[in-house]
Amino acid sequence: MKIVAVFNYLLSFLIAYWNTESVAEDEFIYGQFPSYFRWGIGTSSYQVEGAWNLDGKGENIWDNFTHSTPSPIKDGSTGDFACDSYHKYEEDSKLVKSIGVDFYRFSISWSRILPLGTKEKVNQAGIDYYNNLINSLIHHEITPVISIHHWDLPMPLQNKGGWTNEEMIEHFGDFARILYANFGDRVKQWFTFNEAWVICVMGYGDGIFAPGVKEITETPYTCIHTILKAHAQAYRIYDLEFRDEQQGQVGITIDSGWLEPSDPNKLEDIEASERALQFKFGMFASPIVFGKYPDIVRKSVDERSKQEGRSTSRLPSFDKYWTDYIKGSYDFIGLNHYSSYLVTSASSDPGPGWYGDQNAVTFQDPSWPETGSTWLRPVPWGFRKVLNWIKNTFNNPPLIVTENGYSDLPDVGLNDYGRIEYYKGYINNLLKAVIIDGCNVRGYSAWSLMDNFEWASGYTERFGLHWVNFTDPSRERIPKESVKYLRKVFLSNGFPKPTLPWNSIQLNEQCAAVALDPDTSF
Ligand code: GBH
Repeated sequence: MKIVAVFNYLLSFLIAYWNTESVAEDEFIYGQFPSYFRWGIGTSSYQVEGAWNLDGKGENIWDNFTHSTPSPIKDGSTGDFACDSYHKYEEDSKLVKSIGVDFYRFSISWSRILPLGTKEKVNQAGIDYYNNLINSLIHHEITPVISIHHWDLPMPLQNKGGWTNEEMIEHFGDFARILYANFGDRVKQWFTFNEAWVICVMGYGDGIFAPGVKEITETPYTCIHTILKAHAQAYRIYDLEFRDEQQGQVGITIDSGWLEPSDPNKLEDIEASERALQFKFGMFASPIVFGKYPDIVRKSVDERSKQEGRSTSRLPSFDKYWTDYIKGSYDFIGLNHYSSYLVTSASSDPGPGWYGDQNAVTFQDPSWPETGSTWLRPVPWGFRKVLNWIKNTFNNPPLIVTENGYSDLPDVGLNDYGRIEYYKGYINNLLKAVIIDGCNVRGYSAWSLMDNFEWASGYTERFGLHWVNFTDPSRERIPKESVKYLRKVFLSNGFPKPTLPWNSIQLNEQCAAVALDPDTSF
């Protein structure tokens, strides 16, 4: 196994060397991913499961947030029933299989396993549910990949301050240990957290996500600091208690768009781009790779804290113990990537806390196509750029793209050609990053298996490869056009060059709109 890995690693450099000519930003290339590359599709517990109060599940912060009045959710909806995946896991496994992927990335509802958040009370019905799901996936030859925490923190833990309370490190470790012990015989890939930036800045800073805390100045940093420690705790528990026997891997998922200098020839904009990337991705990657926050982040928050007349920095520091504990606490890094932004440095103070500290203003080019989400415009070349930035900044760490996806424009229904175009461009740029640039990406998971509860937007934004009828109690799932397209890309491990004779090339009629361009036969 090891020799194969080393060989593949060296091979990737050779391939990179052979492909030295550069490819224009928007150019489509044919080619396939390395044989070790794996494809997946994802969901998260609160977004799909429903069954919010069934079979002994406890209340979590998203239950609480969506039930509050006035509703903080755009359409006033909740995840109480969502896609009813709690009852439809068999069907979900079959849907996953139909997309032609190798793995399914899903998350565990902490309150379903530990209704009070702590290890004192384990809910067997919760363990049973995930055992059933895992076994069903394995039955369909799909590898289960677990995100331990995708935002749905148990309410009793939030009542103790949630991620602002260092006690959470212990509780998260206990939760992870219970998962490894129950599912680790069959689950070999674990991600501790999904997008801690969103939890800490949107949940404890802006307050537009649960738990709805609006304390932008200091609290997001306290939250980030605790989560990094909790991540390391879960990683070290795996190392000490499970790795020998289970032989799995543990990582963390970090989200980042690409931040393009607004004027690529202006030093100020180039510096603002670097700062913004460090404040987003580097904030988490730098501690786990190098054992400290990025220098630029340290300097900026320390200086601004001083200017504010504080005696200590708003950004806490890791002591020697925690530095050693956190440094190296990853077997791979997960990247969630959706879109790109232009960035300039702020002319005046862009705001308090994290926003002002990064001293950057981000916006999108209105000429980039629109989607169903205001923050998401397709910029396929940005994907290649962020992958290269990660490669160059963090010594080319093993990377899994844990999320990448597109939300439909209104009334698109099943004819989601915009999504097909999106995936074609993004996966093709991923291919360039891997086979031309030598980025160490091992797998890719699209978001999402089906339309689901899209957080503060409720059911108004659809990211699914399957369309879900949310007014039908049976929550029927219907494949959109993009399923056929992605299945073809996944099963052919990329975009192999079509070979003669012409009639052996099966152009998918439904994809005709996209296939008009000869390059889009994939
Ligand atoms: C992912 O986050 C999540 O992991 C996943 O659960 C979610 O379904 C998916 O994105 C699609 O959104 O409304 O203008 O305030 C991606 C990062 C951070 C992007 C929050 C949207 C809200 C912007 N997301 N952001 S806005």
